Amino acid sequence: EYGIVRPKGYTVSYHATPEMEKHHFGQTHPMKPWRLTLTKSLVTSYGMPFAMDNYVTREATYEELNAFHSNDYLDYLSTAAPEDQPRDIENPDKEVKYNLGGSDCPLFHGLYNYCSMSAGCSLDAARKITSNQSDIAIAWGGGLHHAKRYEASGFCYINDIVLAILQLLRTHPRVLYIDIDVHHGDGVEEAFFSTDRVMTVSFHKYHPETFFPGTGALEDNGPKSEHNPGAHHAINVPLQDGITDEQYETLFQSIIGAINERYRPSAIALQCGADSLAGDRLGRFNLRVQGHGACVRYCKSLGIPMIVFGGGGYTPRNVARAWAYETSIAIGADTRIPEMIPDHTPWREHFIHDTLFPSLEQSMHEPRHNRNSEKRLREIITHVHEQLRFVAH
Ligand code: ZL4
Ligand code: CA
Ligand code: ZN
Repeated sequence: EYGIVRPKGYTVSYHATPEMEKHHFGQTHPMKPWRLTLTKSLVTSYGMPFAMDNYVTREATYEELNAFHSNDYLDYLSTAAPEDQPRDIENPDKEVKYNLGGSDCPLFHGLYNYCSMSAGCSLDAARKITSNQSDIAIAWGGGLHHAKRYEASGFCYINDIVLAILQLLRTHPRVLYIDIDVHHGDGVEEAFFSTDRVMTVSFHKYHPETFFPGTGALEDNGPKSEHNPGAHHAINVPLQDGITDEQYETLFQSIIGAINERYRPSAIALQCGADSLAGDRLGRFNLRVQGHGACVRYCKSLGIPMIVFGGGGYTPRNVARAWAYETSIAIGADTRIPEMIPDHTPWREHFIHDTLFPSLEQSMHEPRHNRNSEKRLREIITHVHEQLRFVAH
């Protein structure tokens, strides 16, 4: 269909399971695992599975999760029942153990299965990269960048990205982590604060008082304690509401290009949170599907083995558009797939406006005012270049 064929001499693997998508955080919770069903339906209706190796994800084992997470946290996570849920709305002072059971990270039925499938998805993807069986491994069910060693945070319980990067580090000397979710990738940054074998870069809305998680200032580049090899290896790109495709692409290519030249990563882990798209329920940016996808295209052009993860994304039809488009970029079919969403797509009625590339006006009625000045963006680029001078090459 649509002349989509396997790319020659290039392997893309796709890691997913329909089991993950059946879980519910709660009626009005913004995180909808069902967006993965919508993504798969678009990927399939465009005929993309023919061009990839498709794997059904397994659940990660306790031991695998234990490579990052503490035993007491995992033990509680695997046994906590929804009935244990402390109701923090009626009783805000009640202690919420490991940050579990609040409104952001509720306890729900099958939570531990959901978490271990998300981690299994990312670990399978990582193993395809370390065994040289894939050039790009796709894990849309992963990307849960806020989870800490012994704490859930911001809809994230298990940090599948940290687990996948730990796997990459077995064979790769240097891993570049890039995070285009609208939120700061704090959990991944913190996990690798003290090593120079991982450089983390997060692009995010930064407004400490009002926007989660409140970390990720331009000047935060990793603890500068004595003899910390990880100093200068955390890069933060704090942005304001309304950034456009053009500004974001310029910033992304300038920063990632400079980092690639200086740091010379042997593998890339790219978190593609789709809440940086225009019209996202929680997001604040004016990115279109094309601008979001351009980040994936640029990373692919570097010719380095890569895992692409999902992450945030709270307007499911746009999440599916972005991740399906980015799948087509991975297999080199982005110029071949028609812009109109195929009639036979399951859940076709969800894709209002019928196109893979809705305009800003279609996405959000009134585009957000752009609060990113060209001057500030130049300051950000200058600061990053200065940091890179401290990085050995
Ligand atoms: C909700 O409607 O900023 C959770 C969360 C549940 C259902 C009904 C409960 C109503 C928005 C968010 C009360 C909700 C109160 N329900 C939520 C400081 C906060 C404390 C919790 O994309 N309240 C916390 C987390 C962020 C905060 C963002 C992004 C994850 C990722 C990777 C995580 N937490 C204020 C908010 C709702 C809800 C509606 C919500 N929570 C929006 N932003 C947050 O980076 C996957
Ligand atoms: Ca980010
Ligand atoms: Zn997010």
